[in-house]
Amino acid sequence: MADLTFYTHPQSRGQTIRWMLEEVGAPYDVEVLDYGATMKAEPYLSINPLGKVPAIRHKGKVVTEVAAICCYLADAFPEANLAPPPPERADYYRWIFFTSGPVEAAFSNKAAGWEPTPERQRMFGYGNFDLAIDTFEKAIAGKDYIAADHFTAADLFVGANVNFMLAFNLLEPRPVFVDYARRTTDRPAYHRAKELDAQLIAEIQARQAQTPQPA
Ligand SMILES: N[C@@H](CCC(=O)N[C@@H](CS)C(=O)NCC(=O)O)C(=O)O
Repeated sequence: MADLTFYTHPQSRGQTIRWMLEEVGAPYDVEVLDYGATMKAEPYLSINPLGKVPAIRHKGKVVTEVAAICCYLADAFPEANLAPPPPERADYYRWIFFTSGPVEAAFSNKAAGWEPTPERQRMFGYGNFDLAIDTFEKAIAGKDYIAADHFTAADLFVGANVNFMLAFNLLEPRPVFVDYARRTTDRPAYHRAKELDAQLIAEIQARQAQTPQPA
């Protein structure tokens, strides 16, 4: 048994953490939760009372939230070189937090068909959708990596989000976004992670096909 456990569903934001774990290269155990069943019951609720995946447990400590898990793993496994040295983390923190907060909120609200009124934009952390996306584009444009002279957990987290949003037509395919998504995902660990999750998805589907469905 590894001292690192990954709680996930293969069709979830857990895919980003799978990729991160494959980048880190440390052995880990996987616990797959069912939507609506094991995810919403003990013992998982003691891991994440929100009843959502992903989560990790490392050396007895639990971390939830994709962005936090990425930062945690980058620090816990420094040999993977996925975090710049602390004094050089301005862009690293800035764009990870910008993506997990304002960008995610802008997208969720947009996908739900809602946008703050002009009078309310001051109190929303992203202002409005177009402003958030234009800022996002400026953060990525003109450099190979978002936070250092090499690939870091910031590229993994931001790249995973850009890639997801492009795949689901939630983000306009501006060349900056398309190139960045392609560049960040062009890595052996990304492809390994995709394969491992695809295997789990196939297993889940095979089990479901064998389960009698109500008439
Ligand atoms: N803010 C959380 C979001 C996690 C999340 O929303 N996970 C979804 C899957 S992508 C989930 O577990 N949904 C199950 C549910 O809410 O029942 C994070 O970054 O980890």
